[in-house]
Amino acid sequence: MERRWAWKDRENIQVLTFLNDESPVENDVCLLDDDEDDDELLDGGVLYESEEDKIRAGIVQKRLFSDRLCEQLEEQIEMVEEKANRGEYKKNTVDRSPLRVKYFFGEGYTYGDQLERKGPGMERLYPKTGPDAVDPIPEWIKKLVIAPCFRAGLIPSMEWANSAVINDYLPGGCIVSHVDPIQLFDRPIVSINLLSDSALCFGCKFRFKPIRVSPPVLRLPMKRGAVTLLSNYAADGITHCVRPEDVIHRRQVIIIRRVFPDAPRLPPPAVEPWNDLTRTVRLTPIYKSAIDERRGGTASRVSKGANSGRTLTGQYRKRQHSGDSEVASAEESSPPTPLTRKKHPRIVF
Ligand SMILES: O=C(O)CCC(=O)C(=O)O
Repeated sequence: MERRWAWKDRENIQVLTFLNDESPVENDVCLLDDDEDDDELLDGGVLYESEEDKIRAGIVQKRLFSDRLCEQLEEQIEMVEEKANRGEYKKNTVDRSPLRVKYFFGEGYTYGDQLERKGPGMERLYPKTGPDAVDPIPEWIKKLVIAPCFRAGLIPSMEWANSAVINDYLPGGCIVSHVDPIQLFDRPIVSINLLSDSALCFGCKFRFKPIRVSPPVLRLPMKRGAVTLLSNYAADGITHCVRPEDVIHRRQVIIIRRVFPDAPRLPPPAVEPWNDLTRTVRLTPIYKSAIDERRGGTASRVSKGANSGRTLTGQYRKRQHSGDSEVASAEESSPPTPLTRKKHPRIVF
């Protein structure tokens, strides 16, 4: 069978193809391939037959965990769930959505709706210390997940894995198409599938209300106990997702990754927001409305801005993830506040 080799000159983006099993060598007679489609099938100097092949080349799968080991891990995750339900984790360790709970250990980061500025590349690690930091990687993950991956030669050292995430999906749960932020995470991305068989899909588009997912370029079965490693094109060149139709039964995954030491990180909050007197300036309209009301004044409907249309708790929460400018602009552009808002805990007298 004819095998095609390719070599890509990084400067000239010139594609040279070599036929059969000959590797490119200097002075070799080579065929200049001007087929534009081929450029898309190139990755790391190799020309692939299809995009699916290119994805597969970046995937390693291994059944590393026996049923007994899976049970051990699943019991540990149950204990994590119980601990979370008792409220014993830091706030950014646990992220709940209707059919999915995520637990972040070692490192956590802002993503999706939490992003102040949306879009790939904007994700930021939470501070390493303080109230916004996440809990450390539990010892059981080190012993039962990271160590076996290291012993199997899947990761270069125990210390390599400085972040562990557990996703717990209920039937119909999903994770939308994304590339794990390249500014935060080294490759490979290592995941262990638990509780039930499922699938990871590549190259899907999501639409919402009702949720619909386009056919994948590749559907990769994820067996219980299997470890999956994504790198190269599979990790960086195409999005991956879990479709609702691939979560038939409750399913869990543990993802271990290496966060780069210089990955962008949010600064720790300098002062607790409710003690930061400089910020009360922005609350002036609400403050005024509270005083007006106490005086029985009708002018309590202060200048536009006091009512953001969000609950105050929401505004407060938002502020923890946003810059002051966002709060300021929300205040500027919003309709008046109902007087009940004077109870906002951040009004400092
Ligand atoms: O559930 C999975 O297998 C994938 C999860 C994932 O891609 C993520 O949490 O970023």
